[in-house]
Amino acid sequence: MKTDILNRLKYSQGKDAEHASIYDWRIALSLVLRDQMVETWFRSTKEAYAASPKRVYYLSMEFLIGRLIEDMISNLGLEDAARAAIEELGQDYDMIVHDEPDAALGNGGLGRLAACFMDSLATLGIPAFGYGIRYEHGLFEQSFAQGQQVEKPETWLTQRHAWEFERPESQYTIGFGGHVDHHEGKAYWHPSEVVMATAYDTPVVGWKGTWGNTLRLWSAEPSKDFDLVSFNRGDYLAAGRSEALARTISRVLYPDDTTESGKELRLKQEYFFTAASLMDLMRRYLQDHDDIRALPDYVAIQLNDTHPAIAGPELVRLLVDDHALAMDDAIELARRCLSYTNHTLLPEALERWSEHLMGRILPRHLEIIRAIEHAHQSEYPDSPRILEHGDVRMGELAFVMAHKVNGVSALHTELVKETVFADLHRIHPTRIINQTNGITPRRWLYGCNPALRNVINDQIGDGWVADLDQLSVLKDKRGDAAFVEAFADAKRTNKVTLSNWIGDTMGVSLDPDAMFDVQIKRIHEYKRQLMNLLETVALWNDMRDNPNADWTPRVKIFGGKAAPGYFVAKDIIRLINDVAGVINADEVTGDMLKIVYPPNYNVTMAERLIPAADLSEQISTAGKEASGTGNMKFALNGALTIGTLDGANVEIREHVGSENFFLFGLTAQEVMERRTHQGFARAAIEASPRLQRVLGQIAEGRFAPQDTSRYHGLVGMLYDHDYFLVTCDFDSYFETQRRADIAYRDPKTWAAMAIANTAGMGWFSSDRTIQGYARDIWNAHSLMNPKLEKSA
Ligand code: NBG
Repeated sequence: MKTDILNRLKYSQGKDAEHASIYDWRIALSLVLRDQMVETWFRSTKEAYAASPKRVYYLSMEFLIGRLIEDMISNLGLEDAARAAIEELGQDYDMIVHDEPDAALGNGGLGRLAACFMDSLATLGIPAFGYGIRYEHGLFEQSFAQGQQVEKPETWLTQRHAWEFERPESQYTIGFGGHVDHHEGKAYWHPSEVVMATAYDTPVVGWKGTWGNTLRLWSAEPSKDFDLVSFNRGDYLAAGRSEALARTISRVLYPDDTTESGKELRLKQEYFFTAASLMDLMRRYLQDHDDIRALPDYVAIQLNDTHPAIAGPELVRLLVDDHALAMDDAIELARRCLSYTNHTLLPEALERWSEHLMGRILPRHLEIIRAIEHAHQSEYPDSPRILEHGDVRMGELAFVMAHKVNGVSALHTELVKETVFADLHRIHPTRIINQTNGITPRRWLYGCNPALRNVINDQIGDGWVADLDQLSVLKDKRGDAAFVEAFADAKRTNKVTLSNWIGDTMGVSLDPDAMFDVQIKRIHEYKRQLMNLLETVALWNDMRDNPNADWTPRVKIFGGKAAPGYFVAKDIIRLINDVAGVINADEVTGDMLKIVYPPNYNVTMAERLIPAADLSEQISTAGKEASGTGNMKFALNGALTIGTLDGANVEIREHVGSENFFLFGLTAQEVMERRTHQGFARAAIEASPRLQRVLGQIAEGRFAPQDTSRYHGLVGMLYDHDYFLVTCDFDSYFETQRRADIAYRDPKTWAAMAIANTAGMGWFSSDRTIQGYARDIWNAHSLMNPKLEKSA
């Protein structure tokens, strides 16, 4: 490996060891790893071509892959070799690994799920492609100025991205706008604008390097060179205009995971990557097959949310306009290839485009959408409409064009049936199914938590990494004093490491024996970071009232970004920082209570925080969090959950045991019922002296003495509106936190509960989830290990 790294340094970076920077070393190491992946990748590709199997195409606007060096090293089993090689070359291995930018091509759970799925597809040996966009700028970089969120463009691609291969030969022309001619029953679309989609491939190699798939991301480029005539005339801006316009399409990730941006550019992005992906998979199919009607036997296309829902009309367009199928046959054939995952019930996140915009950007597609609507209405006259009030409703379109629609947790799937798609569900009662989300154990335990990984390996070997159910035997080891101690020690080691990092980066010193209570996720009212903060202030009040009581010391850790235009979420961020400023400086409470909010939460930060957490905050308003996947990562790493009966929390609690889970709050049914009560929030506040006191302090400027009216709006909203029922759940949340305090004071009991969590999480491996999709939706199979499938 040493020789390989030196060769890469010399021949790829053009540096010798004396003059190489950290960056050069990192690229050299990455390229050496990539070389090894390529071997597996080629072999898998060849095997797949030979077997001509059904392939899975996972279309996702987001892939939140994070850093890759350590992932690759652990999947290839090169931990010791890589570290030894780098150290023998006189370099600092950890510094090199930490030099890698965190590829943030996603907003949160949806994008990270796609990345976990890629890892599982490769580990299971299912031939698959991930298709997405190669954004030049991923999710914005967050910093705080006087406690307020500041957004800066993210710049991962200003450096070379070592993992990818550019494929200039895999280019497709993507059209927009223009008009459609009809001649003798055939349609001819003449776009007025075209851009090129160029592929960039990243090999994705699974556990033990046995199988490799491809993540193919599209970059937008101008269709022709810039305008030389204008240039020669001296009009340099005009010369570059069309080039700039084209590149805009893959320039930035939309920094919002819950609201439709309503921008033309977003629709263009969606069509751009969907169309390129479909052309690419059609090309691959037609290389080996001549009968277009057999397409569904070889192609499964999964739509990750509605973002690629234009795939329905686009596939129909290809089948009708290029392959001369009749419209109804094409719709039926496309449906057999397509399936759709719903990730949220929040109405603002269900995409709609005005017919006007759709007709302007994609005129042929609007015609086809009308045909799809017509075909569906003729068969089911009382079906809900795809086209309604001048809008194209992408959820309905995705549903109608999919043979299966899935929710992402048991509760969410039931709510999908009862709410957003109730009418379509009545018409198609077997179409909606559940596939509870999962997480890859490679990154989310093996990679991010070496201390715990080693403790587990010492007990049961490392078979669990590809078969997470094996963790269940740990449950019986809760009586084994040596194991319990080792488990608790691993947690403490991680807490010390985190405390050092927080000390170094934020200048706040933490007591590693305090309870580390962590809430990390996008900042959103429904996720209720505000309730967590109100509880923190209430606890602070109680501590100050009675400073000599036997308190359980706590560190409250927050992490997460707010969408730039989401002002309430930004107020919540500011309030957390304001409260942290006051509480952290309070000498009365001192080490008993601290709040830290490290800026720029991302995958890498999650990998630091999750292994060090004692308590995981999963406190969304019941019925609002579709699943959650952070909740799974914490429990797997031995944190206890405090949570509501929402999303996958319900199933986590069943698997780890209700006695090892701190449950509180209204159920989804009760939430809906409570909202119908006039003045429910005011009533809840009036019934809770503790909450009244906290809201009073915030409203009168206790935490913003320079600007006492800063939080009037936020507090007023809780009294008058409180759509997410912070006020109604507050008391039960506070009391449950005190139960957690008591449990934490007995380290042995706490460790046993933590072990029950790790031991019970086997089912939440994304390997299980992918086996479910393969079986129930795709009818796709592993080419690597048929045995793995049978056990599913
Ligand atoms: C998110 C949900 C989460 C869920 C992930 C992955 C969107 C639109 N939805 O609860 O909020 O875990 O999807 O399914 O990002």
